[in-house]
Amino acid sequence: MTSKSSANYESSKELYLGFDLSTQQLKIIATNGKLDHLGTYNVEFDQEFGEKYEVKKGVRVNEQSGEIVSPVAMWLDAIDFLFGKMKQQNFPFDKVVGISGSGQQHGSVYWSSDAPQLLSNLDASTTLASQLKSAFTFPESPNWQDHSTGEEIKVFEDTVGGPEKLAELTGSRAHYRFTGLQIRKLAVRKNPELYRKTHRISLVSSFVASVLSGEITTIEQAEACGMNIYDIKKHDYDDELLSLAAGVHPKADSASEEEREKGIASLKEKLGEVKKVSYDNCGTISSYFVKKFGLNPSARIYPFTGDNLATIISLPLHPNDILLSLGTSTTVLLVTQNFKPSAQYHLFVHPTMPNHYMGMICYCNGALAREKVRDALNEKYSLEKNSWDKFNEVLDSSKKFDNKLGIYFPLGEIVPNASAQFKRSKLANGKIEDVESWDIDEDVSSIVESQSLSARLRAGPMLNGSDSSNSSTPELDESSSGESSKLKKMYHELHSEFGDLYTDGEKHTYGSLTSRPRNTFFVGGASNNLSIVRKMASILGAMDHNYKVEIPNACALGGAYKASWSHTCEKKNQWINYDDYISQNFHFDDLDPVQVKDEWESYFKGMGMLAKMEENLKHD
Ligand code: XUL
Repeated sequence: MTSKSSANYESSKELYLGFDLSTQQLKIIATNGKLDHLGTYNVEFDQEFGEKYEVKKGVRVNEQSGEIVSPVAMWLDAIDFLFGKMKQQNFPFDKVVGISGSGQQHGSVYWSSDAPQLLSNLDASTTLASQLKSAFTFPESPNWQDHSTGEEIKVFEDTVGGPEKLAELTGSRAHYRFTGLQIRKLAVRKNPELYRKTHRISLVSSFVASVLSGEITTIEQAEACGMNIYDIKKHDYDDELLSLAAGVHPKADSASEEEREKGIASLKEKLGEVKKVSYDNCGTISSYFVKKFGLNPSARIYPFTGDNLATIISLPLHPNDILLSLGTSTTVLLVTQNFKPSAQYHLFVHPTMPNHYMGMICYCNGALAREKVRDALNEKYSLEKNSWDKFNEVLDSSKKFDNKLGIYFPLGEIVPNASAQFKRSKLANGKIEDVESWDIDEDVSSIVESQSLSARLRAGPMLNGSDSSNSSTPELDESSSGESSKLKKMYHELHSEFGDLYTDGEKHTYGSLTSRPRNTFFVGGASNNLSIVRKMASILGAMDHNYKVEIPNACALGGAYKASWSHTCEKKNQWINYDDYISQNFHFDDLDPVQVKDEWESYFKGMGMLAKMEENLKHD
C-alpha cells in the first residue's frame, strides 16, 4: 500500500521502523507517527548471499529428510547489509524512536551460553556474523516449510489424546513446522548434546529483536501460539507438552520423574518468559547500531511478532473482520473474541488486542485451481491462454445459487483434509447427485462459489455471533417477523433439507451458520480481479464493507504500526486500544471499497450442499 500522503522524512519528526525477516528477504519499512509509509528497503538473500550461504529461495533443502533450514549467519549479514544500504542512502537514522517487526512464524534460533556476553559487547568496526560465530549451538534455523517432523507430530497428538485436544490446548493441531516439534527433533534425534548446551531459544521474530537490542528478548505471546506447547487459556507453557519437546516424557521417552522435572525446568529456562500482549518495550537499540549506522541511542525495540500476526495489524481490522489473502494458496485471517479452537484451523492470541484472537485458515487450492478452469474455458473458446476476460464475463453473469456446486482440488487439500480430486454435483428434489461432467462454463461460477462457501463454513464458528449462547437450535415462531425470525426460518429449512451439518468433524450450530463478518478485506494477487472479489464478497456477506487493498509490505508495515502504537502508549503511559489507534490514523483512502450485491441469503443453502459433498471426498 503506498500512502497518498505528502509526508516525507524531512517533515516527519519521529520515525518508526518495521522489519520483516521472511524466507527470501529482509525488509525494513519506515513510517512516521501518522502511519505514513515513507520508505521501503530490502535485501534478497539469494541475490546477495546465495553463493556464500548455499541457499536457494533463502533456504537449504534436504529432499530425503524433508528438512528445510536457513543459516542464521546469513540473517546477521542481511541486517548489516540492509542498514548499510540505508545509511548509504542517507536514511535519517537519528529520527528513529521505535522499532518492531515480524519474522516468518515457527522458525527458531538456538543461542549458546556465549551469546549474552557477545551480544552486549559488539564492536561496531566489524560485522555481526563475524562476532557472533560462537553465539549459536545450531547454526541453522528450521524453516516453516520443513516437513521432517512426522514422528514428532504423532507423539504430540497421541500423547494429548488427538489433534482436537492439542488444538483445544494450543490453538492448533500438530504441524511439522511448529516449534515444539522442531525442538523435540533436535533434542531427541538430531543432536541431544547441542540441545543440552543451548542456553536460550528464540523464535525468528524474537531473534531479530534480540540482535537489535543486544540482549536475548522474551518471546511474544501471539507468536508463542505457533509452537504447539503454549496453553492459550492458561497463558503459560503446558508442562506435558514441554516434556515432549524436551524429550523427557515419562511414556514417550521412558523418562524418570526426576528427568522429567529437570528437562521441563531446563526448557523453560531456554525459552524464557512469554511476554503477554502489551505496549512495553523489550529494550533499547544496541550501541553497535548507534555507532555503526547512526541510530538514535534512545530508539526503543518493541516485541516482534509473526508475519501473519503482523499482517492483521497493518489494517484497521476490528473483531469479526476478515482478511482474505488470494495468493497461490488462499489464507483467511480473522479477528475474533471467540476462542473456538479446531484441528482444521489455527488460533493465535492477537498481538495487540488483549482478549482477542487471530484465526487462520490455510488452503492449498486457491489461484492455481481457478487458473486451471480459466485455461480450459479459454481453450474451449480458442482464446488467449492467460486472459481472464471470458472467465470474468461468465462469472459476472452468474447470479444466485443455482443448486450446482463443484469441488476443485488439483492438489491435495488441507481443509477439508482430502486428496487431489474433482467433484461436480447437482441438488435435485432434496438429493445431491454427482454429475459426471458439465459445460466448462458451469465450472467458472462453481469454483468461486465453492471456495467462498468453504471459507464461510469454516470462518463461521470463529465469528462472534457463534458463541455458546447461539449454539442451540432456536424456537421457530411463525407469527413473528423481522430479521432474526427470517434467519431462524432459513436455518430450520436448511436443517430439514440436510439434517445436522458438520465441517471437518465439527457440528455446526445456529450461530456458526448465521454469523456474518463485519468487513472483508481482499489482498494478494487475485484481489486485482474484481469479478472474483465481487462474487466471493457477495457470498461471504460482510455486513458493513468490502475492500480491496494492496499491501505488498503488510508484515513490515504491521511491525512499524506496532512500534508507533507502543511508543505512543508508552509516552502517554496509557493504554490506547489498538483498533482505535489504527482507525484514527489510518489512511482510509488507501482502501478501495468494492460494491457488492449481497447474495449471502441465496447461498445459505449452498453451505448445506457443500458440507454434504465434503462428507464424500476421497482421502489418501
Ligand atoms: C504460518 C506459516 C507461514 C509463515 C510464512 O503458519 O507457517 O505463513 O509464517 O513466513
